[in-house]
Amino acid sequence: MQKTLTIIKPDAVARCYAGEILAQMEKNGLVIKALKMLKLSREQACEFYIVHHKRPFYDDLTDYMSSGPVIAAVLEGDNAIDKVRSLLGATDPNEAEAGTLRAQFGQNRQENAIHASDSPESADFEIPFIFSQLELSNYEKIFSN
Ligand code: FUP
Repeated sequence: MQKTLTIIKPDAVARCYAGEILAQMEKNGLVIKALKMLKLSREQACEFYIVHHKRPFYDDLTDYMSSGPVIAAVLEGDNAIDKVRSLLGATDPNEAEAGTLRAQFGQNRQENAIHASDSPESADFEIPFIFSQLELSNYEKIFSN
């Protein structure tokens, strides 16, 4: 079992695709282990995407990611990181394979509907960046008895 972080981005939340995106994740065997809506500050978005800080799109990306509410989820499943990345499809929705989430719900390379951790190291950074220990343990407490 592996956990990954997904963030339904401001464009997909605003266009009311969040429920459909989560439903497709669940239909593909992923289990929601933590879930919340939040609005990142500009500073939080910059820190979250710090690995991209030298990329030309960094300012635009962090402006956009802090422009409106997002819905973050920790998803668990066998090989969850690679599985979710393949459900997402390519970064550019126009290049994403038909049926993938970005092909269905994304608009362009920036407004591409959903983020997902790209490696175990990223997941280890991103999950506790977004969710507190209390939020992560709540699910286990609620459903273990
Ligand atoms: P991905 O891992 O598929 O989300 O894509 P990348 O790691 O290549 O890019 C990180 C983020 O930067 C993605 F959310 C998309 C965004 N991006 C842009 O906004 N413009 C670009 O030209 C490329 C990526």
